[in-house]
Amino acid sequence: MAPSTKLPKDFIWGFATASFQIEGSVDVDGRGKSIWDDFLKLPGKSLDGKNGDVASDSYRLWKEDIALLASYGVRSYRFSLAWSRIIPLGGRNDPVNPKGIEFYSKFIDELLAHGIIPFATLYHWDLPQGLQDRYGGWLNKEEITLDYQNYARVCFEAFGDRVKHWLTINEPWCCAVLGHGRGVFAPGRSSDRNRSPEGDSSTEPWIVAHNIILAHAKAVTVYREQFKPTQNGLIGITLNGDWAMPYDDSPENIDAAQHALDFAIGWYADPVYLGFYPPYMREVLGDRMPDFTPEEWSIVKGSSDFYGMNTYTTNLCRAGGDDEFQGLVDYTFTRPDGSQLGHQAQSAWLQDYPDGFRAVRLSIFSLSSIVLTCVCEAPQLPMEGSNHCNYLTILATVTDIVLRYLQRYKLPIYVTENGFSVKNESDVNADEAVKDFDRVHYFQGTTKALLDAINVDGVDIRAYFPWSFLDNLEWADGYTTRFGVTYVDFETQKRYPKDSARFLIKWFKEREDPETAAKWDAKATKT
Ligand code: GBH
Repeated sequence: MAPSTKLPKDFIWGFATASFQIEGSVDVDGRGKSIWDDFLKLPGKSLDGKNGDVASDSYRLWKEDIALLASYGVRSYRFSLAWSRIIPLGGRNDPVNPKGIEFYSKFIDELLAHGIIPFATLYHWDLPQGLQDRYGGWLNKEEITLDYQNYARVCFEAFGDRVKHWLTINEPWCCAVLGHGRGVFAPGRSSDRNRSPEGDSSTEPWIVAHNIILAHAKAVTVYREQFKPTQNGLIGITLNGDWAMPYDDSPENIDAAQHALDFAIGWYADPVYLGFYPPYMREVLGDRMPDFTPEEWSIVKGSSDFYGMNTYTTNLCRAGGDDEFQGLVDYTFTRPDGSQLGHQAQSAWLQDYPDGFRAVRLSIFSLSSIVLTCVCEAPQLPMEGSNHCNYLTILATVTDIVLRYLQRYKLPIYVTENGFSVKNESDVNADEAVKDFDRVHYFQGTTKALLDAINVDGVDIRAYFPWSFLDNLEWADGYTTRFGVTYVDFETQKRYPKDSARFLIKWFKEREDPETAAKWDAKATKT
């Protein structure tokens, strides 16, 4: 029987954004500062010298933006809440700002009135500056885990009657490595004294990641104990999910790809889904790798109802790099024969390689213990060392076994971001930019990979959120890099749907399950 060409029942799709990247209005309605406000105003931090004071002006234009989303026919919208609008100083003893609550409350009601399912991210990198100043933000385990837990509780209380899909933390890797290792993201800490007056890149990223994982787990615990019984929603974390491929088939480069995945994904996914840190990380980092107490492990393990995955690209991996943040692995897009893996985006780290999108699902099931389990039950499989095995090789050779375990460990996957920045898109006018052929090409590839992953490979993917609904502030790249399916003229704040928006709208319309479509259409009370 030919595989289905339709999406499964109840499949959710929509676009994604984050508060600091789109909202602007940074000193309106009692909002407190976030660590990104002043960071981008420091010399050399933002590529074009611009900041988030206005961004896509979405705090002001929120109603129009929701109307535009509705006109696209999306079933959902992934947005993030700005902690410093809700608790301006951030802490558990600091006052809650009624205007912040009111804004997001109206916002959620408006989404629901259009039949759009809210997917709310609690933390997309905009830590209240108050907490950074008071105790060093994510570096302070005792304080930050309780303050984050309290903030989450405030949000569940205020919005959980209507929000049934929660994402705790977006891409903790970026906070740890870019914020506290390389120093290119707020709060900009690094050992490199040309970059930052303070910081220790050899210890802080591992501590920050550890504290973020624990904070996430504490928020999930509160949700499950105090809110889930009545509110009945789902909650989980969302991780960087770029795929790693060996540069060639030499054993050291096959290992290198696995090491890259351990440091990029396993660092968070192993603790959250399996209850331990990747053995290879301990091997490399020794005493610098923190550990949880048994009580902490008991809340960390199993602390996500689904697998939230942001995935953009694929890196070719070669052994022998000195970059600890990549597991001592070198990344490249150039194949051994000199050809490029895919088409280059504006972002240096991004090339178009849809096969990687389909492959990346395996990373979730190739976490060390699962493979060890496979190995235990299939002792004839190749294995290296006693506590670490080369699971890429195993995956390639025993896909059927992996698929069996995949059933057993199955967690639904929500693809919470996937997107492409077209080269030089900021140098042309709206008329030109809306013809975003390279982005259309990218989404042609990833949507096909999505459908194949679901219908050919049998992977349980339940949602897909292209990044991003709007052109917006691309963090340290300022406005030089655009990811939107909607062009934003940052002078006039006018919005122009790009060809990629039209492509995706049509693609999903043609592939939605008809009953699901009818059910959701009926939910909208506004057109
Ligand atoms: C996402 O991160 C973010 O969630 C989103 O806010 C952002 O706008 C979007 O992607 C597009 O960038 O050269 O070492 O600094 C995507 C994953 C991982 C991509 C870190 C950039 C920086 C590599 N990001 N990476 S480095």
